[in-house]
Amino acid sequence: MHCRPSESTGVAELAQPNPRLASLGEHLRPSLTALALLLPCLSQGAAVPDGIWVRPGYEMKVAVDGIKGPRFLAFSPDGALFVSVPGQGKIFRCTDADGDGVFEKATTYVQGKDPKTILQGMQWHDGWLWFAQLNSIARARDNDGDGRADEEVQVLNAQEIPTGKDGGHMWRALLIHKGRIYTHVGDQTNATDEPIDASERKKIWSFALDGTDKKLFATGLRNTEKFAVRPGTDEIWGVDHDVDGMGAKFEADKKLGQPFTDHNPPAELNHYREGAFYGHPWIVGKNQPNLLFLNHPDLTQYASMSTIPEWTMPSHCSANALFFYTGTKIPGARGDAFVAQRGGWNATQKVGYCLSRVLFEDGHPYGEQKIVNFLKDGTDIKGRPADCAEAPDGSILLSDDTGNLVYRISYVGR
Ligand SMILES: [Ca+2]
Ligand SMILES: [Ca+2]
Ligand SMILES: [Ca+2]
Repeated sequence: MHCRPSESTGVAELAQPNPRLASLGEHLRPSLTALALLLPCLSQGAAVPDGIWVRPGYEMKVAVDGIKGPRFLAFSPDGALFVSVPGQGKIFRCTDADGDGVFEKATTYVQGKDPKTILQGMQWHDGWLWFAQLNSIARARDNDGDGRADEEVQVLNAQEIPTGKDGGHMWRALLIHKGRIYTHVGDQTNATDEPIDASERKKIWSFALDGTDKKLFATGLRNTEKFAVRPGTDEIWGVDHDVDGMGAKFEADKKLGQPFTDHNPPAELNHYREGAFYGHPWIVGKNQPNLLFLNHPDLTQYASMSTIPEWTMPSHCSANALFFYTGTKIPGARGDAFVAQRGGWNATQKVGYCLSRVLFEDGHPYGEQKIVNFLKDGTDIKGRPADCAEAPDGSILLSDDTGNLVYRISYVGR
């Protein structure tokens, strides 16, 4: 069956011509769409758009074509790919039956969520797909094997978790690790100056798997949308977005802080430790004062408390998500972090729009290289990476939620 992506449903719908169905007439279009929802298949054979640079030695192709707005990615133990689509309030389960790296079918695993509650972080744990929304953390599973969850349990409700209802950076990170749930919701504004204990936002909280035993884990984050545990350790890492408009208070014409903010502060790759404070909003990068708060009386105290990033990335690259590579298919990459940089707005020169590899040695980063660059000639945006994940076969999947594609990046040698 041939399929093509649908703008109206976000799922692949039946492509024409199917002579038998086409003869029924165009007025039956809604029925065809409904049929497509029952028999979803994804488009095949899409080419990678021209102008995307891929590091020599790597190869990129389209892995999922036909889901509108793919955001976060997670693999189940049986190798199915789960794709969250906040704009549709759905999570799709995608399968690649012939193992060629291109997913042919998608079923709607979770649906009926309000897009306003922003379906976000996902993780498979102990037979359940755990997923986060603005107002809950829940888990779902498929008991009859039809690719759609038929049992869902809410583990934490809106009253029990830090809330994103005041807007701003509402995305909710989710990590299940060693019998604990970890979650975080970012700053309600660009840089909210309030006592550390005034809000449950800008912090990492942990809970027992049944939702009890709430504990504060770390403070001083701005917006970390995904956590990753470094392989072979219990270390929780994440990439934190940098503040905008850092030099704005020095500009009488109320611009956005250029040229200060073009280069400051950096985006951060942090190792989040229990009890530690990561500086936001007063301290940025490697213990520099945030220029928005130069006269804050506690600035020096905050700097002395603050844990600096393990690695920094360009300002406004919008480092959005990361994973640690555990496979063997990319030489020397085991233990390295891969980071999806979505690209931001608060820089006069575009920055980010790439998949980068942060090289690790002895448990610490020491270098970074671009693997895929979606920014052609410094101005032409060919995609906005939202998330990245390691596939069971050792390749890397990368979602582009504006290009409506998920890519597969493999190492093919030089
Ligand atoms: Ca396939
Ligand atoms: Ca089912
Ligand atoms: Ca920081």
